[in-house]
Amino acid sequence: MSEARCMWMRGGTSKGGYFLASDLPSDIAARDAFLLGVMGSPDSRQIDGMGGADPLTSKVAVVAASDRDGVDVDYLFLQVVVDQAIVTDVQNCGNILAGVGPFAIERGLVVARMGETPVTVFMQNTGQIAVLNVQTPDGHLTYKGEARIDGVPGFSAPVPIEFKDTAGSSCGALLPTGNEVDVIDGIELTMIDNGMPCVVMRASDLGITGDESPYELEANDPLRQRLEAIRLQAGHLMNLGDVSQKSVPKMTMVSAPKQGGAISTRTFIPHRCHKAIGVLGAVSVATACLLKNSPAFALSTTGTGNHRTLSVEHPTGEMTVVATLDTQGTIASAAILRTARKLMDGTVFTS
Ligand code: NQM
Repeated sequence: MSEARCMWMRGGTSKGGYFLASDLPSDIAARDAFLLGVMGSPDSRQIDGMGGADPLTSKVAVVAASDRDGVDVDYLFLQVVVDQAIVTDVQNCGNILAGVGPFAIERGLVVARMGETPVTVFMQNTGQIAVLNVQTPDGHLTYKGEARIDGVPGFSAPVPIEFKDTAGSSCGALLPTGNEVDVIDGIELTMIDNGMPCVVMRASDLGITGDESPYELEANDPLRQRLEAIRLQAGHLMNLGDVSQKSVPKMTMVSAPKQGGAISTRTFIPHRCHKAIGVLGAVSVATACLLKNSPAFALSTTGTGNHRTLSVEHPTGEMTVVATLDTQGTIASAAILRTARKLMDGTVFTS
């Protein structure tokens, strides 16, 4: 296969190609070979493809009408690795998810209602449900609006997303080791999965303040080596097996909030430092902040009550997680605000 119909979209703070499943090869090896060609991987510049030489701009959504009860569409997220010939479905992506609602309406999989159109999405990577509310004034899809999210210039139509039952999405349990705190290589950490497998550590324990820019952190080779050594061990402990070729777990270093939020973060995903933070990554880190034995707990300001607004600070601003807590005090459901925009609709070619 050397061409396919596709839409390029920004979803939250990420960007990628959105395909109908029926427009891609059903054979997985053929699909992955095609997507590597689409993005121009492996190549650190992705010069011969559509990828933006960053994991956040080398992403794919595969969408199909769902035959599940109460579900509109099935969404499979694929990360196309920039500099290796790897396409992986091992993680989910809540940012690219934001574009799935509008894309489903664009392609006629969901009919727009007057005002707002709810799109219920089955996230195939983790087997969970998300509900997106897409703006459809007068029954027509719009990307224009007054919502803004940190990490994206300008204003767009809001796409609020609600996640349900995210605990243990990939690791089988919220706390795959059964512990709120473990120690690896002398570092206290929480291994947690509330939608995204994450390892949460104190920035100060790794010799950084937590205020550094992603560029400074990526230039810190000793830090990167330490994080990778911890990550490879954490992968086994989190039921993820050998993660040397996988994009999870994410490695988040936390410090006290600086802008009145709940916590401040710097996250490796896992080899590049995120310019912001992933959506489900933020939900998992916010959940760690609520666990009394987590290294994140004492650093964070999380408020009280069963409904919390937890602002997760990151290098380009913050992401607000609106959380409903269960009787154990952990996050049972979470909502976040994203925006999305159609960038291109057409045919993409490989060589
Ligand atoms: O955690 C990047 C992103 C993500 C993932 C990553 C995401 C999420 O910002 O739900 O959105 O952590 O690889 O797109």
